[in-house]
Amino acid sequence: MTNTVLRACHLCEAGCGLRFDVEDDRIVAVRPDDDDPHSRGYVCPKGMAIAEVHDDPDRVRRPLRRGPDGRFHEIGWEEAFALVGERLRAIRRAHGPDAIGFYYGNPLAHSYSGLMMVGALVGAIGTRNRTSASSQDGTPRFAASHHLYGNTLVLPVPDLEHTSYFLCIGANPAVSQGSVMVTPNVRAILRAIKERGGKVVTVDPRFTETARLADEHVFIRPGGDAAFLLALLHVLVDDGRVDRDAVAAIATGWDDVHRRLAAFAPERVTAATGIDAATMRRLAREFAAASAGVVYTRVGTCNNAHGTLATWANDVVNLAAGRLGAPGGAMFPEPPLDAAAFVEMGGMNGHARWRSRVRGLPETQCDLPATILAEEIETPGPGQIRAMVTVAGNPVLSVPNGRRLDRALDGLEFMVAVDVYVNETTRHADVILPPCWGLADDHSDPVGPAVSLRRHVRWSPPIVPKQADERADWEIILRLAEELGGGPTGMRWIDAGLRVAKRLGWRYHPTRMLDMLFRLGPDGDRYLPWSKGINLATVQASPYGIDLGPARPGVRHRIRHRDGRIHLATAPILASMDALARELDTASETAPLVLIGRRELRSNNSWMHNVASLVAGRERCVLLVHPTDAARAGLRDSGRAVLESRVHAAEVPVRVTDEIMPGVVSLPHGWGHAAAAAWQGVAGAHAGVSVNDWTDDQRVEDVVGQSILNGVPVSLRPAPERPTA
Ligand SMILES: Nc1nc2c(c(=O)[nH]1)N[C@H]1C(S)=C(S)[C@@H](COP(=O)(O)OP(=O)(O)OC[C@H]3O[C@@H](n4cnc5c(=O)[nH]c(N)nc54)[C@H](O)[C@@H]3O)O[C@H]1N2
Ligand SMILES: Nc1nc2c(c(=O)[nH]1)N[C@H]1C(S)=C(S)[C@@H](COP(=O)(O)OP(=O)(O)OC[C@H]3O[C@@H](n4cnc5c(=O)[nH]c(N)nc54)[C@H](O)[C@@H]3O)O[C@H]1N2
Ligand code: SF4
Ligand SMILES: [Mo]
Repeated sequence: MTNTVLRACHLCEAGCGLRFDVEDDRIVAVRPDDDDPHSRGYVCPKGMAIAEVHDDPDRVRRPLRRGPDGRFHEIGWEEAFALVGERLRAIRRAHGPDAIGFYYGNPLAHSYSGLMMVGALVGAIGTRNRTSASSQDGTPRFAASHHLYGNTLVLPVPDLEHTSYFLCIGANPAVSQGSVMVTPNVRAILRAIKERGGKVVTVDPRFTETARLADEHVFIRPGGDAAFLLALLHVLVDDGRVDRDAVAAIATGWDDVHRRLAAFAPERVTAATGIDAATMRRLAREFAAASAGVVYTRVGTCNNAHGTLATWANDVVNLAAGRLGAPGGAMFPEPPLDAAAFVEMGGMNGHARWRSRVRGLPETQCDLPATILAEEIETPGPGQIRAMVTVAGNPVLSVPNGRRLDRALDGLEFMVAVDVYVNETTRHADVILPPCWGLADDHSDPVGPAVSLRRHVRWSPPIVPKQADERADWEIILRLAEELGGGPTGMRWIDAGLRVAKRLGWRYHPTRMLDMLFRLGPDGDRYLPWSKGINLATVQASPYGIDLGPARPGVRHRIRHRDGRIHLATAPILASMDALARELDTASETAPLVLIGRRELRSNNSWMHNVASLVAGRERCVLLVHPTDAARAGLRDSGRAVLESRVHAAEVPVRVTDEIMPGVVSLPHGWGHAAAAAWQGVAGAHAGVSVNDWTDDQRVEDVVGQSILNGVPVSLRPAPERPTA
């Protein structure tokens, strides 16, 4: 008998509605859910292929142990946990907790039950060498929010449903489906802005898929975003568009910012941005004149030399134009599961409270930048990382100078990976612990509600049952924490109490926690039987979740600083502004050739390339080169080039196209699967190269130390002719 189960896709923030047809615990079909009130039938190719990951014969099903010959063989769960516990405890005893490094990756951001266990495991280990994928995309956003609003997770989100002017910088939502903004079916929403008579402008070194849907596209030099945004602010001030009384009513420190803006006249930033002054002035004026406008920046803006300053400037431009907290502007979500409150309760809301051992890079929200991993493993001395725990991450392909990390992992005394594949990173592990994967687990996106302007919560059931010998991520992570003396909450006294309760038969389960968070949250029933508030049972009873209405306009209710004001003039931000002003004096018109990345609809960072339908067709891992740069380097379309950076030189296939701006070349990230070909046949047959072999682990953003993944200086030359057979 066919059973149809509805579920939100757990692969990205959008959470599109899927319909699964299930027969005898087997998924026989996956379809878009036309009745889903949020995605309304939209699904991307990754969502359509989700069952292929579940059924992938290459997916790891049982714990693996690497033998002396380098081959993996299956072992039992108890044996695996005992081995990992014993080795990690021994290393901690001999060298202290910081000798165990930790990295967790992107998929965990979409697993409430797994994410809740991260604090438990890190707390149990006791290490400060905790890193994550967030330091490749989110840290400047978190730090900007920490400075401005007093909380790393108070995140403004563009109100695209009501805007009439969308200035989209360093983001490609038509492919990524939106980051730090839950916007199912971005394409339809962009079309609607234009149909309402509004305007969409993209600012990007590449003419992107989003640019194709926009009214105007402006090429920008990689790394030019902070200068560009400060120039927009300069124009707003110059034109008398800034209501200083309105700013002063909500924010402190405007005068310190205002004084520094003199250095950012559009004419002064043309070399840094590659944009002429007249265009900058026009864009600022159009934005200010629009009935409702919003400036939005994401990963392309975050991932460069002044990412925090640029993200901060994004919010300040919206504030200065009266668009922060305004309908059609940048609004603040009021999530039923309030991540901002959780980071405060968990002691995570902060920045630069400690620093990395070797280079002194700061933590943000308890994570150190992942770019430190190789040097922390290689550099001897107290606090050297000697063992690694990775969960749902593939840092060899996702952090800069991946080859260096690849070699460093080889030198570890011990490594354990919680992952569903043997890949470029996990192949170095002594033990791999595979979860049952998402479709055999329940789902409620922990991040989505925090970046959605609909106040919405949804819970989705497992699609297929978890087998008796399978474990969910949370169970594996919790067990690791227990091996290291911890428990489910990561708080010593509570965990001690729970250990007593466990002896009396009580069992931790993440749905109990979720129920508690719903009930005690802003919309919860507070355990009062007569309350109309939500709890897990009421959320479960609505297959599309519960929509609690739109977020309120305004800013003040989301500010967490004690004085209730936005803080514009914090020391690190002002110092970054001063540093950028000095750099502008030396910015030259003849900048070097630089490398940027890109995302594609059928890739999900570094994985899902083992799904045949997602890698079929023409080769995608190619270097985009502008015709002028190709001519200068003597390259031809469909030929090969040697691409060289400070850390790496190797051959890449070339596509000559004017979709990329002159002086910039682009390779997608997440490829380079040759090393994993033995365990992932399909990905190995479409290996490609990893852009992060060329990116540089030693150049980092100035406030938070995030990796600079875009704007890497490179050179190009034709590849030597290959002898024909
Ligand atoms: N040059 C360049 N580099 C980049 C970027 C860029 O734009 N340019 N983008 C950066 C960004 S934004 C990010 S988020 C990072 C991503 O960096 P990572 O998070 O390190 O990389 P992913 O490819 O998302 O790795 C996901 C891993 O989790 C495993 N996995 C999948 N599902 C599950 C699950 O349910 N449980 C467990 N335990 N494992 C699972 C997969 O097999 C894979 O090993 O990459 C960054 N790197
Ligand atoms: N299909 C698909 N969807 C995804 C992912 C995926 O791998 N595949 N990954 C998910 C993840 S983890 C994330 S974080 C989000 C990210 O989602 P987005 O923030 O939308 O990121 P990208 O799609 O990488 O778009 C970044 C854009 O910045 C441009 N860019 C590069 N350097 C600069 C610069 O210096 N300045 C400016 N202005 N632009 C620059 C690039 O050309 C690119 O078009 O996407 C998520 N969604
Ligand atoms: S955009 Fe694709 S990957 Fe993201 S939730 Fe929708 S179907 Fe899933
Ligand atoms: Mo990301």
